[in-house]
Amino acid sequence: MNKVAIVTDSTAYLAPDVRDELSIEMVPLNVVIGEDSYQEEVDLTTSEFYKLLKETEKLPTTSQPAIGHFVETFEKLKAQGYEEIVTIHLSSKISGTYQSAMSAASMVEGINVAGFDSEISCSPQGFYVLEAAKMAKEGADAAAILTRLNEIKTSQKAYFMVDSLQHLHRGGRMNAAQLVVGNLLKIKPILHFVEGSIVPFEKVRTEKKAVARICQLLEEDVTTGGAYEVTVIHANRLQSAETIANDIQSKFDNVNVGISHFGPVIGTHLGEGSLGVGWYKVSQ
Ligand code: MYR
Repeated sequence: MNKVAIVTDSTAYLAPDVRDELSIEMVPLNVVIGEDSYQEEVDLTTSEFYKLLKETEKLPTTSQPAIGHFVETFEKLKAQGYEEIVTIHLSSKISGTYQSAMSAASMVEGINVAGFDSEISCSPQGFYVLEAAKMAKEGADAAAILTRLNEIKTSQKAYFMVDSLQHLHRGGRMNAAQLVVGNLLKIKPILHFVEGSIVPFEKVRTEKKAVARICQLLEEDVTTGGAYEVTVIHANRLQSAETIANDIQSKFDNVNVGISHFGPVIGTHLGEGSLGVGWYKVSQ
């Protein structure tokens, strides 16, 4: 058995079979639609979410997992005989999830819980989780895993675009000044994370131009050499994601491209139709 257990939250959107195979423990965030509260990826799938979104008038809201859920998870892993835990979460600047996990860690005795703030979310967060889980399976300790995750951070990039900035503003994840500029100019900014916060990267007028610009940024990185893991992320737009992923895969032979999704919690803040591309350098 591994000595180190790997925990993440639902917003990494890792498939259940992948989590099972790599013994990844997942703590879900919550989404409230109308009168009903759901734990995403547990009792609400992504396709059910986008279907419900069309039927509901009131926009959904989201919340971080309760501290108690993390305490239960950490206690369970300790009882299973793990010696250390690495818990990897979406950016602490956009959600209280990381803080909940850290508060829980301070309440659980007899096991070292090391937190990692991914400063991102979705499948780029998943990149860290997968790498950590593979290292744990090979017997690495928490310190070695954290060193590797911080190394990945130096090459990890992700850009995304939304149909309207209103969702991000409504959920308090984008400031009013940035929203006003976007709306006045009728632009579709390319967004990215800087030190864990969402900020506009560049202003473009059409989605086509935004996709081309993101692919150009990817090309600048992958043509410097090495092997790259790439993810194309979509909010209920599989066909568009497949087209982008196929274009990237056919252009570069040193990349491995996968497709992932913006699930209920992140979809609430970005809106249906959003697209993103993320990558990191796996090896030299
Ligand atoms: C909560 O209620 O704690 C969850 C808040 C989630 C905010 C999500 C904001 C958008 C994140 C976009 C991620 C794009 C990754 C490529």
